[in-house]
Amino acid sequence: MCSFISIQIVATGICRTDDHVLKGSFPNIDYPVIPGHEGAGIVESIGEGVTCVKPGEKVIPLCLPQCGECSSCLNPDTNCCLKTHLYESQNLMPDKTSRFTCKGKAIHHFLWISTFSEYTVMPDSAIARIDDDAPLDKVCLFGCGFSTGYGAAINTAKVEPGSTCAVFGLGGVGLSAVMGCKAAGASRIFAIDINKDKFSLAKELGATDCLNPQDFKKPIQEVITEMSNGGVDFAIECIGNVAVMKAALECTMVGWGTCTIVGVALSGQSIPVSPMQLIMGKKINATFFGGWKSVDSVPKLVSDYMAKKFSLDALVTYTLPFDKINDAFDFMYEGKSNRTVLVF
Ligand code: PAD
Ligand code: ZN
Ligand code: ZN
Repeated sequence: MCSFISIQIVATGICRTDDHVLKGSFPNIDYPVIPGHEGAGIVESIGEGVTCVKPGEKVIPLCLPQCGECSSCLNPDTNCCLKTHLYESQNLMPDKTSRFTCKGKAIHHFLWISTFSEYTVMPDSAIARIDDDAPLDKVCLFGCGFSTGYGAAINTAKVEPGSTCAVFGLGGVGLSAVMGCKAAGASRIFAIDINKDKFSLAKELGATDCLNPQDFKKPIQEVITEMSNGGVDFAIECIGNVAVMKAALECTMVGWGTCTIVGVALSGQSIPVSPMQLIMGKKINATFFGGWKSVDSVPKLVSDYMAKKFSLDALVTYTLPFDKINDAFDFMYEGKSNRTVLVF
């Protein structure tokens, strides 16, 4: 049986995945839908059987559940709980109802979360109870962008001390991956973007070489292979562009290089990988939510943030009232923001 929690959303970030929903390129979405999946809020009320939180407590609703019972939850090597939207549609609550209506018409949920709403309802398998002092307009980024990028480097790529890394795409997710590579002890971090305005923050966060592919006549994978004397140990794609995913694999070192995919490609696209790349010993993997077991890990990430083990404040370019949501999307399209956080 599933138990439900009503949450007052206080702050929500905007992630490129929300734009995929708006553009119709995220798989298996029913419309009309309320997007938003990077939020933080306060428990408003709890349903029968809820034991993990009480009204008034601060929480982060999770885009990836951790039911604690399925074979994936019981396996330490994966975070892909079988209740996730990868396996089961989450446009409706687990009891197949919608909790949103507009003018009498039902509106769909997005991954159960729908943080572009003042109130939302979540099943208790997808809630992280967090520190009472946590600033919700910052820690909302643990709901997606920061956790995904940082975890992609630490948990999925498993970046090693002294290694060479390349991070493609310097939005909120890619900059968090740069921070993860740095925290893991990488000695050289290439940061690649077609928007040079991203480079100063990337350098502040740990990038050693910032490259714009448009500045070179050769393909970027050849440039990086030459600059790194044969290829990088770890490449992380944080854009969602299948041609860049191919380039990321190709710039890794023959024998052991690993390419980690984070970006969500348009529905129906696939990566044009030559099997020869894999025969040469390169590896390719991908991350969902940075490999974190969500319910267990997000409270710990928030505690580490409160203990100043890392800072994600620099990722928040703008904090705006919720009714400026269209401006916030424009900042993302124009490359002017890493993250905009909207507050209710
Ligand atoms: P964003 O749009 O803020 O950042 C993308 C960055 O890539 C921007 O700085 C662009 O300028 C840059 N860029 C675009 N095209 C190119 C190119 N051809 N070469 C180099 N740079 C380029 O997005 P985001 O950081 O919010 O999200 C990044 C991706 O990660 C996106 O596809 C999103 O859907 C995905 C994502 N995946 C997960 C997951 O669990 N796997 C979670 C969250 C987001
Ligand atoms: Zn996201
Ligand atoms: Zn599970």
